[in-house]
Amino acid sequence: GSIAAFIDALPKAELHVHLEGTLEASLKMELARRNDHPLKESSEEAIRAGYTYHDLLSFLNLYYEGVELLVTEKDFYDLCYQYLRKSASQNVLYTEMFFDPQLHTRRGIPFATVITGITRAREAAERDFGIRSQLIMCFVREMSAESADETFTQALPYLDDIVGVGLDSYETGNPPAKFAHVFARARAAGLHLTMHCDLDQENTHEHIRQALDDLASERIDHGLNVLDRPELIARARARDIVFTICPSPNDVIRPGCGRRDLRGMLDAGLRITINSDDPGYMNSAYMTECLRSAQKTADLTRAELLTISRNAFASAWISDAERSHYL
Ligand code: ES4
Ligand code: ZN
Repeated sequence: GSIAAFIDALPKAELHVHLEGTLEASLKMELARRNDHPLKESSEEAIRAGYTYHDLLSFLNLYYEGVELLVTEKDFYDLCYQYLRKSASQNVLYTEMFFDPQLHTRRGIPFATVITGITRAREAAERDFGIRSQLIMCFVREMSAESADETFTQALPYLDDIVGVGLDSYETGNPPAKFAHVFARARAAGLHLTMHCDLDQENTHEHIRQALDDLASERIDHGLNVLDRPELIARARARDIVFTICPSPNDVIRPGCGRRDLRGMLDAGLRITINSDDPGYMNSAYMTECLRSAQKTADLTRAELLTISRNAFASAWISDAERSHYL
C-alpha cells in the first residue's frame, strides 16, 4: 500500500498540542455569534486568510485574539470535544493537551470554568470515540513568576485532572529559570515537567541547558536548536529526553529547513515525536497531515514512522498498564 495509507492506519499519540490552538475558524464564527463578540471577519475564509505569520510573536498575537472568544464552560467543552473527535478520526488513541489558564483568568474567566469544560469534554470524547487524553497546564512565560505561582495554587483542587506542567508563549527574555520555583512546586506535587524551547529564539541554547540541567524537565517542546551544540545533544541523549517536534510552525518560522531539522534529530540519535501544535491556526494540519508532511520533507521510512509513533506511546505520561495496551 501507499505511505499515505500507512500513515492513516498508524496508531497515533500526540504529545504537543495547545487546546486554544485547535480553535477552528468555524468554531470562531459560532462562538462570536453565541457570545455576541464582534469579529473583524465575516466568514471562515476571511478568518483563515488572516493567518499569516512570520515569527512567534506575530503568531501569538493572533492566538491571543482568538482566545478571547472562549468565555463559557460550554465554549471550552466544544473546543476540546471537537479537537478530540477530529483526532480520534485520525486514529489518535491518546493525546496530551496543553492549556493556558492564565490567558483566561487574566480576562476574568474563572479557572474552574476552563478546566471543568475541558474535563467534561475529555470524559465525553472517551465515551463517544474511545480516545484517551490528559492535560498539561502551561505557564505563560511573558507573565510574572508570581502569576504562575498563583495559577498553580488555583490548580491545586484539580491536580487529579492535570498530569504535568509546561511553559509556553513568548520565549525571548523569559528563560525557564524564571519559573524555577513553580516548577519545583509542581514536581513536588508529583506532576511531570516539560517546557518549550522554540526555534531560533534568543538564548535558546541556554534555555535548553536550563531545562535539562537546572529544572529537570523530562521533555523539550521543539528544541531543534539542540543540534547546534554537541554537549547539549549528549546530555539530552544521556537523559533520554523526548523532543516534541511540530512541523507546521517550523515551516512558518524557518521555511525549507524541515528536512535538515528532522533528519538531524534522528541522525543525532535523539528521541523525537511529531505533533500538531496549533492545528486550528496552521492549515488544519492535525496528526495525519503533520506526519505526512514530515514524511515528505525528511523522507521518513515506514520503520522511522513506526519508531516515531512508538516513541510517543513510550514517553506518554501514563501507567505501564495503559502503555501495554498501545505498545
Ligand atoms: C505556541 Cl508554537 C508556540 N510556541 C510557544 N507558545 C505557544 N503557544 C501556542 N503555540
Ligand atoms: Zn507548542
